[in-house]
Amino acid sequence: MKTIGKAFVGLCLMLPLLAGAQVTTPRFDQRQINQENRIEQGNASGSLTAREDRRLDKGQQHVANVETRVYSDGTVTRQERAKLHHAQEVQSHNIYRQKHDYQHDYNHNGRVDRGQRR
Ligand SMILES: [Ca+2]
Ligand SMILES: [Ca+2]
Repeated sequence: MKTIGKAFVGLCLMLPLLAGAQVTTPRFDQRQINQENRIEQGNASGSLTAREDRRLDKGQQHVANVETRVYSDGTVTRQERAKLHHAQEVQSHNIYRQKHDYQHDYNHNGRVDRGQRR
């Protein structure tokens, strides 16, 4: 009886995971992680200023919000998928731009450095 109970509890715990499996998006999630890493790397190198970092964080949040909206009803239409993809593309582009513009803080003193783009 005990083992059956355990198995049942185990099954109950797994059900939401199984249901969720239909709408998980490994490629999307991986890309979100990659973009987080790119931002992180920009902070570490100083190619992103604190201000740019805050903006890009907001961008990440925006993409996550779009994802939540898209998946809220459990189905993803082709338009929704395209919308999500677009949001991620825009964010990816923004990360690139902010990391390669003239605002940087290579000496990490919290101030934007003057000088050449790297
Ligand atoms: Ca920058
Ligand atoms: Ca600086």
